[in-house]
Amino acid sequence: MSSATRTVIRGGLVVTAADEIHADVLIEQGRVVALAAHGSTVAESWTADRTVDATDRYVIPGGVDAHTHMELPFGGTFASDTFETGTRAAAWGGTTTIVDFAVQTIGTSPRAGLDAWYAKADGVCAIDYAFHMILSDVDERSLKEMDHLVQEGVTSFKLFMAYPGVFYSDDGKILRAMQRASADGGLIMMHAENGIAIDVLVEQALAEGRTDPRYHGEVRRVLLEAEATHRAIQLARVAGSPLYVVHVSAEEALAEIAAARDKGLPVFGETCPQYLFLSTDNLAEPDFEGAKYVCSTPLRPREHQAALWRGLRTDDLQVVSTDHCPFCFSGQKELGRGDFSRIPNGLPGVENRMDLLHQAVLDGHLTRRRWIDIACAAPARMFGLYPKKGTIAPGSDADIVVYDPHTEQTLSVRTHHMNVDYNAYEGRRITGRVETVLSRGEVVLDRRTWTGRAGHGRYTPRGICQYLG
Ligand code: DUC
Ligand code: ZN
Ligand code: ZN
Repeated sequence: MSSATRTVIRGGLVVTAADEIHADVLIEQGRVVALAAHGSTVAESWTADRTVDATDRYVIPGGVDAHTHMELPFGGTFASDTFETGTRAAAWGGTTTIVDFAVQTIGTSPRAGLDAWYAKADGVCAIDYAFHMILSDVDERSLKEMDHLVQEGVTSFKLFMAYPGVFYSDDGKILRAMQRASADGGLIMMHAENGIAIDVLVEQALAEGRTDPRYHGEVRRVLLEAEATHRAIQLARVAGSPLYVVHVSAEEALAEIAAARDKGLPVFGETCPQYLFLSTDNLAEPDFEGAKYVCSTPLRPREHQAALWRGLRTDDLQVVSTDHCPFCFSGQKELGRGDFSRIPNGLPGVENRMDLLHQAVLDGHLTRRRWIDIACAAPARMFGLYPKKGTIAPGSDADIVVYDPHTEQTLSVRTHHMNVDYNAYEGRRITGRVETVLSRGEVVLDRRTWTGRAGHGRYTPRGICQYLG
């Protein structure tokens, strides 16, 4: 169906970060044109080529997953979802925009990395996509290129305090990149873990024969996440730059962010479903099954979850993204049998985020509007995509999910669409399910029949962070 078609979504409860209203939604040329109260004369007067019945359903903005790694080269292998398979799975799960990470490798320019990522994604995505840039080699050339990248719509840069020799930047490089970002309007995203200290603990653990996946969690100590988070915040203060801390997993790291925000500093935080729903119990699963849950920052003891939920409610954390970085158990995670440090780091989840967070609404962790805020509106605002993405309002892209809040489902590798041989949430019961998905007005999932296509998704340049000034 073409996006020139006039579509009306009728009878649903439209939920955005700001409102909940029983309204019909009129869509033309891929955009939302108007909302009108269901049953009103205005809504009744709308004619359409296509009517989507949303009775007893929520009508919500498509999810914005601001942290994915399709095809990421890592640990001698590649994340198993391509842009084609990963964006299709995202749409099945109600996400209609991803912001993926282009990678600068050591010795090459950010430009070269970004061009390689444009090429990987070009013509194959099912939904719209944008890029952040991972800076692995902060030198004069990289700093200059940051200016051009911001102009081009790549307005955020991830730096790593972990992974020495691969992605790692020392404090001097971090400070320089922060200074440049503050001058450019760019946003620094920080992987905050003290990788130098972690590498010492890894070496000691392996030398003592502690090689199982659970030791991945033990050596990547909470204190080393908290220390790095603290240091990143102080460096950002010195540079006068804003800071977004990715994949916050530890209560102590969150406390650093909360303290900075209490001082009025422009410090933001993201967590991910794996830290909210999984724990070190999963990492300790026998027969090397724990490898399925190896990611960094690592899963933490269950007690940390309450602090993360609280942080999402109090707005000390603004965003839930997935850090989707899938590696098959067979042949990929298995690279680390006998040496946890060789297990490729990453978990699948791009298809499961919206459902898991809806379950969190039912479990009393979040309100419905906060669900839409942390999963749609806030990531769109944080990364300069709002209100094109992240809401349902006149002028917004018609990226819309008709969500059935009543149907029960069981998350499983048998039914998911991600290109990975396990599901991190296997067997988990969820009430609620994505029913129909529109991307720029095109129905890509029609009552759970796939109608999308590779190549429908468009590259979407971004503006600067909309949480600043
Ligand atoms: N963490 C992961 O778990 N995978 C990829 C990179 C990262 O920082
Ligand atoms: Zn990271
Ligand atoms: Zn990541």
